[in-house]
Amino acid sequence: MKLHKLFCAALVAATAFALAPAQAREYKPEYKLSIVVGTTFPWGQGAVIWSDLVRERTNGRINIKVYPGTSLVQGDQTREFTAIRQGVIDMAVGSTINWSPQVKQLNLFSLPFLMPDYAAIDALVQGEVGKELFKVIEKAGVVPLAWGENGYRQLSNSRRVISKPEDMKGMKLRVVGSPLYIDTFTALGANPTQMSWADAQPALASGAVDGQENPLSIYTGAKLYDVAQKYLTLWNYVADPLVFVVNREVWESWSEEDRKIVREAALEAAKKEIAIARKGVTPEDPSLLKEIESHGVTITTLNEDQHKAFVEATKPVYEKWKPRVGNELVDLAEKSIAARNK
Ligand code: X2X
Repeated sequence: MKLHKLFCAALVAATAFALAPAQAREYKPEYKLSIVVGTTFPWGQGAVIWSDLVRERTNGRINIKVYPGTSLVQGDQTREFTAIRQGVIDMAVGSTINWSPQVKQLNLFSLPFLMPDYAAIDALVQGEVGKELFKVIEKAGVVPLAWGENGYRQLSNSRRVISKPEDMKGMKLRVVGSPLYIDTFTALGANPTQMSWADAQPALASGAVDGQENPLSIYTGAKLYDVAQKYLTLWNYVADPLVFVVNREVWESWSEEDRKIVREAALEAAKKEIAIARKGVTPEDPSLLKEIESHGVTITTLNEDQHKAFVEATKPVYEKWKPRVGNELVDLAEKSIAARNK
């Protein structure tokens, strides 16, 4: 009897021992990585760089396939975060805007005129704020690894030059999936309508909407000047960072060594992606603006007074959303920006 018990216990232990590492090392033949735009955009290039680095450095143990157009959630980018959490999507390089319906703190970057320059964006994502937000994302069930960048979102339309809020009156504008954008554009007197990026392009082409807001890399990459978007206002009112993430179960299924490879590759890819995203659109290198002008686009930059008018008109929106984002987090962001290295 005693011997039999001992035998059973040994068998159980042996089985557990044999199973545990086997389970831990069960890798999928392919990991699905979601992005909203195509792989030629800076955002997509970042995803490709990450995937290639990981495939090389893991000798193909981790084989990532990039799915553009948020196709894993039928183009509905506001469902991307939930799909990552649930494991429908294994990995993603996602915009903070698209995940903000589930992670309300990510609305921080959409507070109008919070970040006056690139140094301000860097001060947030590479500083305390970035760390705090990673904790929040982690708590929501997704493993964040690195910050990338979509960019400053500029305003384009097919109707007229916009240099003051009154110019936007009644203009039908496509906006992204956070209600904060509806508030901002309503405060400016426009008529905002929310739709996915997949739906936005045909809506612009048919004239169902007059305008939209997106970083210049997306404006040019999608050739929006060819769908009558001939008026462009550079107002730097918000910028959306990107986050390189992995589903938690997938992350935990990888060996310690492979996690290290994936994390380091994400940091490297994100750094390169930010450099690509800023190419041609900074005060030091405005070459992309020249290219845009060559397509017959009128580019408007705001002088100090014009800028002020937009800030004033959207101030109530900032105040309304500050407590929704979290007063402490917004205070920390304001402090970090005030202390930035210019
Ligand atoms: O939908 C957009 O405007 C885009 C592509 O910029 C995002 O996914 C936030």
